[in-house]
Amino acid sequence: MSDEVLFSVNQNGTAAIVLNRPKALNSLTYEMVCQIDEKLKEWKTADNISVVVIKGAGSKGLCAGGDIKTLYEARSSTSALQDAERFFEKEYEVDMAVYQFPKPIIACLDGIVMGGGVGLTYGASHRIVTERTKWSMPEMNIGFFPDVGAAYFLNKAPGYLGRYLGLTASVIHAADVLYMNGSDIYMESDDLARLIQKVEHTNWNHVKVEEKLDQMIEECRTEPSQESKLAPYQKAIDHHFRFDTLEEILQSLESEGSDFSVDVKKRLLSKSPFSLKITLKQLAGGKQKTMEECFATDLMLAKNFLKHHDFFEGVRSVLIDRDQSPNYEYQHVSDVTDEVVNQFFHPSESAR
Ligand code: QUE
Repeated sequence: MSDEVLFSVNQNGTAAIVLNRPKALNSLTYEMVCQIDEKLKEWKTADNISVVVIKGAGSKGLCAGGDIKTLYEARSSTSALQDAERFFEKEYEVDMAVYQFPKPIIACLDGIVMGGGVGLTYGASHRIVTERTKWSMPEMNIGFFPDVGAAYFLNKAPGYLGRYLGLTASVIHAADVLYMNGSDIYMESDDLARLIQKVEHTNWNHVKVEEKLDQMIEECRTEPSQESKLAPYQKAIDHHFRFDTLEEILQSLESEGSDFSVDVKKRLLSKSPFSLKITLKQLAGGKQKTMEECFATDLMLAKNFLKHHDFFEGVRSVLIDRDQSPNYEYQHVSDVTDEVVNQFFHPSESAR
């Protein structure tokens, strides 16, 4: 077994999952998600385990997402494409297993938590942010779409904030992660480390686990020192992002002309128009869907993106060549027709 993810179980009833690729910001490989899936299945019913902790190795954070550099290889061979498809299937399976896990899971959202890192931990029962948290669904920067259940969980944010976060790929901090319902608890990073130590040294056998855990967390939790940056813009965000077409959203931002709306419009126009339109439809559709349905749609979309030029071009420009100048197939919003978008919401057999 590789050591890209570490598992431990102690006598007291605490189990830990440590994402252990610190040089790659703990980004998730196929082997990692397979191993995590296996352990969660085992731990779900193991009598000797009461609490699970998920954290990242190293000082940078929990997880930057999927191992995109390996996924990039899917452009060049059929077997790499199959590997990439397998990765998404297993990744989403694990994400769902966390939602459905019957015991407390403490997710340490300390430092970088992006994309697949958000997906892995959104369903955890105790999601703890710190002053170091940098949270984002960054897929719009690489010509992809916010996957890992984002159509489900971005719709749990107030109003149309989820659409704003997904479409702009904004990076947010503790207070805003709490505000958008991506976290339950704030504490200082040092206190989180102490809490986890204490959890690991507590004997969970024959105690009321939830009660005792909540008590321990209450002793550590505080409030973020910085207030939500997005809350003051909630009304503006709702006003501009309530539309179901990208053209209307851009039009609305343009007609207002505030610093905020000018900046948001500029950020949107820097993304792949194709990704923006797919994502808007995905997020709008997610409102009426169950968590499972959202993941099923994500899997179909992810597989379709693996056959799409703009995804590889986005990854190339941001993570491979780092020239930040993607040459997307669809350059303008008006180039992406409704027909093209609608077609992408069906399983495809071919076409790149
Ligand atoms: C968008 C993304 C990712 C990203 C950058 C984006 C992503 C991801 C990584 C990443 C970062 C550092 C690494 C690594 C991967 O960057 O998902 O292996 O060392 O994993 O703009 O979605």
